[in-house]
Amino acid sequence: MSGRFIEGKWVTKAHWEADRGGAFKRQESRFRDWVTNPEPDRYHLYISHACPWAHRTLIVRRLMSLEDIVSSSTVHPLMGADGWHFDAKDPVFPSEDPLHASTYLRELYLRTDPTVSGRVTVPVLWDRHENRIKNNESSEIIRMFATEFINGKTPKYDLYPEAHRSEVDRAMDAIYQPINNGVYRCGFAQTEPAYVKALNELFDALDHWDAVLKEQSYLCGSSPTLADVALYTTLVRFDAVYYVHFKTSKRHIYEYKGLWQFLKRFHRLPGVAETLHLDHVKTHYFASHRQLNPMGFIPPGPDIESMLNT
Ligand SMILES: N[C@@H](CCC(=O)N[C@@H](CS)C(=O)NCC(=O)O)C(=O)O
Repeated sequence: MSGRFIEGKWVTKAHWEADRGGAFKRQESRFRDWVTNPEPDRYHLYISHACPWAHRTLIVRRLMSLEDIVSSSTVHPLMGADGWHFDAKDPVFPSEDPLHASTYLRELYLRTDPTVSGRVTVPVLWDRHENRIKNNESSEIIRMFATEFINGKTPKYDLYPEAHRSEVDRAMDAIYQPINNGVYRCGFAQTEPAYVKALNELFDALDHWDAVLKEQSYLCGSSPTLADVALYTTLVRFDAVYYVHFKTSKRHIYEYKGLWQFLKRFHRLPGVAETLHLDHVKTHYFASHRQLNPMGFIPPGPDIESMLNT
């Protein structure tokens, strides 16, 4: 079961959206304002530790030392018919909305626009002054963080160096459809041809970037950029979740020399490992998408975190 708003009314459906050929269709994010000159104590990031798009924002916030200018909190990993929710009393995954004590993330969408339509997604960048969602598109939030939010500071990692922005943008664009969205296109395909097409495009792209990453440390050369953040959050979920749950089972990432070395290298950048919560990730995917995994069992392996650290 999954839910969405239609003109401010919450409706639920058994399946994700697909086109007529059965291919997964991802919706455009709804709130797209750009923040300039951010003030302290004004912005809050709602994320899910399960979500690769939200994980990007948390990593950029961390690597670019933005914790003092953007606060953050996570939703509960289970997503059912009511969408993302908070549960402060859950002993395993305590989560709360520190600003409004909401029960559901969708309440923030309604506060922003009472006639909103579409799915309720993370990440959400919330503006405390305007009391509304400023932006809910990860690719824009991370670019804003890396340009406006650093505010003249020189971070330890400049993930979006001015001289190389178009190269970073090109790499991000190139991995988006076949890899970042590609795993979802495999998992949520509703016909076999749509699944096979997504699978082949995914593995063609993985082969291509594996070859690149045998020659250089990161997608755009010798230093990490936003494009590597985007690749990491998909690859680090791949063997533990997507391989089984989304049937991306041609090869594991640990079978690829270049991709696996990259994954280890990025994971070991100071601060990155602490942003990874595989318990949230596995609980979310395996126990929320019951159309793919009706019993909700969570397979134990492989232990990606130990493998990345050895
Ligand atoms: N284009 C969005 C996608 C965000 C997204 O789809 N997030 C997922 C979690 S991984 C979500 O919240 N899904 C809830 C839903 O679709 O109902 C972004 O990059 O920020």
